[in-house]
Amino acid sequence: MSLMFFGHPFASYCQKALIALYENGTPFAFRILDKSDPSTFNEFAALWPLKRFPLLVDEGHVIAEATIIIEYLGLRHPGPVRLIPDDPEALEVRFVDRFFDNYIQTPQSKIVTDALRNARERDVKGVADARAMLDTAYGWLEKRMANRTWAVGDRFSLADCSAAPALFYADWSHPIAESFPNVRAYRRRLNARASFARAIEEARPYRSFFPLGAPDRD
Ligand SMILES: N[C@@H](CCC(=O)N[C@@H](CS)C(=O)NCC(=O)O)C(=O)O
Repeated sequence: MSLMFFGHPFASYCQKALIALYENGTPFAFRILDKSDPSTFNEFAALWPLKRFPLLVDEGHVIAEATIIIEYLGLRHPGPVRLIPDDPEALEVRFVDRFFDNYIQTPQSKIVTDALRNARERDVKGVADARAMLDTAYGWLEKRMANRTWAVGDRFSLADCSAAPALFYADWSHPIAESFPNVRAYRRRLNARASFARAIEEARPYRSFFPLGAPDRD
């Protein structure tokens, strides 16, 4: 098997890349990063000193960053599901991918990482700003999703790979209010997509890891 994937099933950026692998049934070896297995972690850290996952290794080529992994898979291991369309829609797909990473994933992870700090190191203002950012982002997305099934065009894309774990965890950290019905419906569609439903199931055993306390629902 040529592809090796370092990551963890509960990690949102890993789920983003896993969706792409699952969409096309791409075979890979999942190297789970677990504190109980330091040798795998050390191997990973030697390949990518920034120690952020996921990381893909393909016959010696090291590919970091979930978006770039998905781009790479489309170029080097394409399957029937093309997650990045041809121009001009490709630019919009990449833009909406950036929206989910920068304005949903980033503030959501700020809330989560702050909860892991001890009380004296908490960043109250930073968390309040993150929550405000999420409300603004939900508002923008609410309008965008008024007449759409998927984030861009009429096909599932890189933008939806990004959206699925971002909205999954954001709703746990900062619930998507009922005043955003289109966002809530989009999140339900994403959760039901077979590739992401699989990622949700694989992550289920790790829910106790969620520092704010995982709700008793998906
Ligand atoms: N920009 C990176 C972010 C990756 C990232 O932050 N991954 C998290 C897991 S979801 C991580 O590595 N966390 C470990 C840490 O922060 O030490 C990407 O898009 O892949």
